[in-house]
Amino acid sequence: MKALLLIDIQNDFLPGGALAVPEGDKVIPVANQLQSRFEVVVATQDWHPTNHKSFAKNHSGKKPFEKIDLDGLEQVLWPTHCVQGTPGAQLSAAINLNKAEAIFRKGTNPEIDSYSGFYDNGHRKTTALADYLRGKQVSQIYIMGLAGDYCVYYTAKDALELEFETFLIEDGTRAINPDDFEKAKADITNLGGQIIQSNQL
Ligand code: VGL
Ligand code: ZN
Repeated sequence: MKALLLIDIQNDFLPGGALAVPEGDKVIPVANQLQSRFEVVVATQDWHPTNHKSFAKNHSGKKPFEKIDLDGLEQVLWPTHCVQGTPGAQLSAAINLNKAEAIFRKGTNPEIDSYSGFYDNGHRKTTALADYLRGKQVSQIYIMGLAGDYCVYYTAKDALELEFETFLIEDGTRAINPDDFEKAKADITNLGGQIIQSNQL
């Protein structure tokens, strides 16, 4: 079985949002067109409490995009985004989620960030997404959404480590930093993943 994973297509990552990804809205028509081809569709949702330690405002004297050490992990400090229950945290009203049976939330523990849909950044806790997909006999995972250099990248890396056949849909993805996305794609290819375009599906 094939699953489509729609990563963090949330208002705060779209133009006008708190952590807007350039051209983030371009992924929406791709998400809408592809869903009918998949047996399983799952979305992820970045879902932070207001005291989350990935927010620059929770570290005195720090500014967004500075890096710190957080419990032994490098952490980029972000503008406040995807706060639980706020409009910015909502999945875009423009994506059709009729086929999405489940939404996996992540980043809920204030002490650690969580880019991947599968685990937090320290691989300390799982979201149970892998168990969910295996329970549905999924062996191939197609990943797209926001942002290509963070949550899409780390989700794809974990999918490969978990031994799913992994495809990153490039035209369904936009990045915060295009250079980092180039590195991310090379890394995914080296790890055995495939970079594809939506028209190859
Ligand atoms: C993301 C930075 C912080 C993402 C989430 O969805 O790529 N990036 N939180
Ligand atoms: Zn976040």
